[in-house]
Order: sequence, then C-alpha cells, then structure tokens
Amino acid sequence: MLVVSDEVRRAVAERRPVVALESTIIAHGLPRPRNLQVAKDLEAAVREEGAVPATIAVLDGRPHVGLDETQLERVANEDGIRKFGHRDLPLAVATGASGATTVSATALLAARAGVRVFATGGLGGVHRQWTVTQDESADLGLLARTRVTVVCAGVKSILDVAATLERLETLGVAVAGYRTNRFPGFYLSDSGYGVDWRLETPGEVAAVMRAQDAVGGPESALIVANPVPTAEQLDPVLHARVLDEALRVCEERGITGQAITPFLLDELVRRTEGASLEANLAAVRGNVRLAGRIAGAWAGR
Ligand code: PSU
Ligand code: MN
Repeated sequence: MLVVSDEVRRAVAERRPVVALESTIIAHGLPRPRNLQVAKDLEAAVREEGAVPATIAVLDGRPHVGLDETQLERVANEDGIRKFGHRDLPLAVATGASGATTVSATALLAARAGVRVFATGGLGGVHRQWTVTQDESADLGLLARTRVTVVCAGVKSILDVAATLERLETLGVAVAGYRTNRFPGFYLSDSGYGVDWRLETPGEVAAVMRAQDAVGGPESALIVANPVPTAEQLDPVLHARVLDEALRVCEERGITGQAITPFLLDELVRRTEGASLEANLAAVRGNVRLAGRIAGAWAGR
C-alpha cells in the first residue's frame, strides 16, 4: 500500500540517514509559487547534510514516502489538494483521494517506512479558545503513540503554547530544547516558556533515541525543539500585534477546524508584509538541517 521511492527504500535498507518531510506546509502553509521552490530547497538542504529527503504525501489514494519532481509539483500546485491528518489516511486510500500530510499523518507514514527522523516548522497543538472549541491538533495524540524524532521550532505561536506543553506532558511525549533551555515560539526564538531538558549535539539526540528504545514503554516520539536564530526571528512586538488582529478576524469570520491553521499563517504573512514568512522559512530550514545531522548520528549508531 505504501509507495516508498527507490532511493528512500535503499537508504532505509542500508541504514543510511533519511529525513522525512511533511507536505502540508508546502500545500497549505506557504503561498504559491514560493512553496514549490521551498519544497525543493528543503530537500536540497537535507542532501547537503548527507541525508536522503523523504517528502510524504498521498496521491490518488496512495501514500508516498519520497516524491519525484512531478509529484512534488502536484503537491505544491494542484488545486483542491486536501489536508490529511492521520485519521484521514484510510479514507483517502479507499477513495483514491489526494492530499498533503500534516505532522500526524507524516509521522505515521514515516514510521511505517522505517524512517525515524522527521523535520517540520512548528507542531500543531492546543488552540486558544480550547475551552469553547475543543480544538487540539491530532499531532499531539499521534506523537504520543509513534516512535519518531520530530525536529521543530516548537509549536505554532498561533496556539495556546502553555496548554500545549501541558498536554505533551500528560501524553508522555519527551521534549528537549536544542542548545536552549527555552521552548521556541515558531516565529520567535523564545515562546516565553522553558523546557526541562537541553541537548547539545546530534550525537546526544541519537543517544536519547537509543535510550527511548532501551527503556521501553509506550512508543512515543521525541520532540527536539530547535529555535529560529534570534537574528532571523519575527519582531516580537510586531508578532504580538498582528497575531491579535489575525485571531480577531478568524473569530469574526467564524473560521473553524482544519482551516484555522492555514488561515492564520496566511493572515500573518499579509499583515507582516512577508516578514512572518521569512521567519517561518528560516525556522524550517534550520530544522531540516539539524534533522539531517541527527539522522546521520542515528545511522552511525
Ligand atoms: N508547520 C509549518 N507550517 C504548517 C504546519 C506546520 O511551518 O503549515 C502544518 C503541519 O502540517 C501541522 C498542521 O501538522 O499545520 C497542524 O494543523 P492542525 O492545527 O489543523 O492540526
Ligand atoms: Mn484542529
């Protein structure tokens, strides 16, 4: 059922470094036509770190791990390409649908293909207004049950970050800052909250991954929270102002469910005149590179 590209299949079989990349950020998180170029740049960055990129998406009902150029173009440019969380996968497979995969669907498919390391921008989490909407990304629940290492710039700052950190604790998902004691804030280097664990090198991350397998217990993920460099972050004052505005618009227009995250990311791009996009991309680039190095350390174990 799973279509694993020849290159990824060979790398996994030979225990060479592989990094899984999600596709929702390409199809729904970034504006066209920049999104396709970014998708290609991210794959190139993984290669520069000595690892094989495995971008994941569902095309015509078939989950793909590792896309060729034509397939990547479909994800970036096809009108009506959907957004699939892990619960959507069986429905998409049975009905022949096409969609980009979120963190939850990507992590599940990566694990199925034997790919342990995964890079994204920011995780989904608990939305503000949770007490009213009960909107919590399926990313969290899936990461509590899937043995992958996710390199991210924390969770998206459009969320209730404190509540998301509490949920991760409840769900038993390990979180470590990469060379920081502060939990990153996606567009910002610091979300305002701390983390209990700090790791300094890819080798240390790989050691934690080994220890996860040795300790046993639920097959949960490891979150490596890697901040965007301060020089490349969004101005925190601008961030606070536009986020407030965007959240208000979202509420006024009654936008709910799967549409909230893409809507808010897009609103922020417009309201910061592209500055949030640059910070988002800087964060993703850093995560992809670090994931490549972690995959290398993991392969060399
Ligand atoms: N990171 C980004 N941009 C994105 C996302 C992550 O830099 O667009 C996507 C991821 O695919 C994540 C999803 O899983 O947003 C969360 O959506 P939701 O809140 O509907 O679960
Ligand atoms: Mn949601």
